[in-house]
Amino acid sequence: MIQFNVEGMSCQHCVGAVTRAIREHDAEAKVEVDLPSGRVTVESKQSADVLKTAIDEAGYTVVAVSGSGTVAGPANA
Ligand SMILES: [Cu+2]
Repeated sequence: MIQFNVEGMSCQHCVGAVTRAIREHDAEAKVEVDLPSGRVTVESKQSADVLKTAIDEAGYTVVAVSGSGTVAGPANA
């Protein structure tokens, strides 16, 4: 699970755009968007880097990323 803090989302259109951007890279991704906090939670096989780029390219700003693939953890987990 990866969490992105995203700036620039203000309505359901934005939620849809971010969700679509992620699904373009992983059609089976589970995407949950909490609009008030700007938090996007993703379950995906794609790397956080790929998904971050997708969100950025959709016109939003990823200000923080946490979760698998980006932060320290057991190397072989
Ligand atoms: Cu919007």
